Amino acid sequence: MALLSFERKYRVKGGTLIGGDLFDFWVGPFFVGFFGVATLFFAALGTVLIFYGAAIQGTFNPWLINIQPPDLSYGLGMAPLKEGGLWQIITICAIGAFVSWALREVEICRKLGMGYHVPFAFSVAIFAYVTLVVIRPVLMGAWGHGFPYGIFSHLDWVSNVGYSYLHFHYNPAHMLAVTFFFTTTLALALHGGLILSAANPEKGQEVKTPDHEDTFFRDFIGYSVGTLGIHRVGLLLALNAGFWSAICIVISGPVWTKGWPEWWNWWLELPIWPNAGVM
Ligand code: UQ2
Repeated sequence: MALLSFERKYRVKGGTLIGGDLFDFWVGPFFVGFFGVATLFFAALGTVLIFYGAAIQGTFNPWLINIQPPDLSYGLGMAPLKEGGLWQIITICAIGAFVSWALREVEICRKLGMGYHVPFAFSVAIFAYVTLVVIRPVLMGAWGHGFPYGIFSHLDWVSNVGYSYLHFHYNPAHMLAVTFFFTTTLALALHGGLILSAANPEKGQEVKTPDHEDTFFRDFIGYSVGTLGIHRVGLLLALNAGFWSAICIVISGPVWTKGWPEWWNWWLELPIWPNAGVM
């Protein structure tokens, strides 16, 4: 079906989660919906507040803008605007915009009769962000444990928080997250390479089919996961990267307060080593 006739067939009312027909229309190519309006509202308000914070800070240099969370002494209360209150409202706006964006994806999926894989995947990214700025701060008793909104300042935060657990790469959930990130790049490199190789035969030859793709991997490693399977593997790998990232930071503090290298003492303390009795 040509794109234009496809859109005429599927650009129909219905499938919204809230508001009925109220915002059930398109602006140019974009579906609006209640959650399109909500996204726009939260994103605009949050952006204005970041500019306001920058004005107070006295710089519009994008590298140096830094919206800090409240001091730890404010605990889980609201702080004055200029002492972290801005960060708190900007965080609400960010979560409002991200969640509205995910729900707008859901509405589009419902209109088209598709699965919810895309909003589900985006929700894992939202979960990782919310873990950093809500779940972990709440578990540790202060909004001041959230990360600051600034290009360099958030890098400093990551480094400082990492070093406060001595060596973050010994965090077992961090190890899993890193491994999933790398495996995701491996999978996408294999997949992208395979598709482009099949789509770019020698001059004058026909484009190759999935049979060639399967056969390449069967010749190569004795196994092909298949054209649908590679996308399942890819989604699984990518979602796990985000998920274990959230886990590795939420256990740092709320669950484990010492250095991460020390966590591995359970291994040294297993009663299986020679001379275990005299250790
Ligand atoms: C494959 C296949 C594809 C692919 C790729 C494979 C025809 C076009 C990349 C090969 C992938 C395998 C064997 C799994 C890799 C697993 C991990 C954890 C990296 O068989 O089917 O479709 O793109």
